Amino acid sequence: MSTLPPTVRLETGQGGLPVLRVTSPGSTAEIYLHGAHVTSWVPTGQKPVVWLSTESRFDAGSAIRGGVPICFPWFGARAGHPEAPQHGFARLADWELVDARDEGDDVIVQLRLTDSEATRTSAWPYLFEATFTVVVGAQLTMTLEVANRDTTEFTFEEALHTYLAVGDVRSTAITGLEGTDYVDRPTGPDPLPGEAGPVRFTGPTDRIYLATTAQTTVHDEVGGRSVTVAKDGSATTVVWNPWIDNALAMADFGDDEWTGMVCVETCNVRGDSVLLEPDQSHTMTARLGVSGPPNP
Ligand code: TA6
Repeated sequence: MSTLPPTVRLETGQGGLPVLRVTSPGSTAEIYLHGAHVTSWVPTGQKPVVWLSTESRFDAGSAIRGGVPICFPWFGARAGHPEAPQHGFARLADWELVDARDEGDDVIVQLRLTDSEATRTSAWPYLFEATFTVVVGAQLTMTLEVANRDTTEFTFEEALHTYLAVGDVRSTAITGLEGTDYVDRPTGPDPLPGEAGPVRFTGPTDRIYLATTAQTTVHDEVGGRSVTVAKDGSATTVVWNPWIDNALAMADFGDDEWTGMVCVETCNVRGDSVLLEPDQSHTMTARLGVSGPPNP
């Protein structure tokens, strides 16, 4: 990677980890090379849209709590491998910055992760190349492309596990998933029939919505705004809020922070896992937008 445009600065972030600080006319963003982890997106005139825990760890062995973790090449636990990290190895890996450039009012940053000795001896030992492209502007567009560089087919799961900031999750509704069957993870694994109305939060919520390509909208009544999550190349949407007891149980999650966030995750997991033949690739995109009264 040669020189950076003035809109992108490589600096030392929390925990001494390298971070890209991006400034565009439409918004600012932060992306840690650790996990290619977006930790901030603040549209001009708005409060932060992407949520980050004040208790997050920032060290090589931990996933950052909040932002947009990249879950790859599995989601959740890796069956048969209790030693394997939750949500795969990508969010724990150091990604390489391969491109940074301006395009009109947008700033484009591209990071890459390829197989290594560590991944080739992991619970998912295939040869691959993953490219994560972030377009920072009036919207935030994140694209994960996975290429099969092996001589055999492989299957993977993936998620852009987006944490969104809300004024109060108890006064938040998510539209776009009406009538969509879902797995309620605490009581799963059999899918439940979709609900007629919007998703509302009255307790711990951890739902895998299946076979949906729909855009969702997070209606943040207390925050006075709406955040849209559009997607391409994704057939699964996960919605998560830990609620009280799960928040208390997480050392990297403030005890009272659960009211200020909700995850809307752009995924391909479980029955929507992706199968790639050698030399094939797959692309999944999540695009965030915000509308509502600009905050003074
Ligand atoms: O996407 C929801 C979920 O799978 C929850 O079950 C919870 O585990 C959450 O992800 C956070 O996982 P993490 O490994 O980041 O603590």
